[in-house]
Amino acid sequence: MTPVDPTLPYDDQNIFAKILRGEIPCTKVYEDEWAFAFLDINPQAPEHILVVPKGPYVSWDDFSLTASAEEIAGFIRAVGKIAREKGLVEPGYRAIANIGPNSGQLVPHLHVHICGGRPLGRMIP
Ligand code: IU
Repeated sequence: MTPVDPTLPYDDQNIFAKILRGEIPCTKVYEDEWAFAFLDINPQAPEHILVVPKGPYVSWDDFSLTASAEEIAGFIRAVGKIAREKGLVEPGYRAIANIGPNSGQLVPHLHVHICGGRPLGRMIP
């Protein structure tokens, strides 16, 4: 897959859009009005969950700048709820979103990775 150009318009044929519409199977772990979450197929930690907003956003860039306050709040709250429900808050977890080519973002639908279940090391020294 080629890295995502976050300036391109949203492509509703991307794989996470298909997962959201139920056209491609996934292991779902959470769903509410604003967010949908499923297990990453190539987990990098014992717990590796992807959380996607229900709306059509390429990355954190367009989401943070164009989504409504309600969508943003609902989505961020869902990430927190999932982490709590999975028991990750203590001893801790990481929530990250890759944005654009320098980050290695591959799928052009915003997703927050929740990783936990082992010490993850410091990312920012
Ligand atoms: P990235 O932030 O866009 O680089 O992350 C994409 C993630 O999506 C990566 O961790 C993949 O393992 C994961 N993934 C998936 O869970 N299911 C898929 O069908 C595809 C990618 I394609």
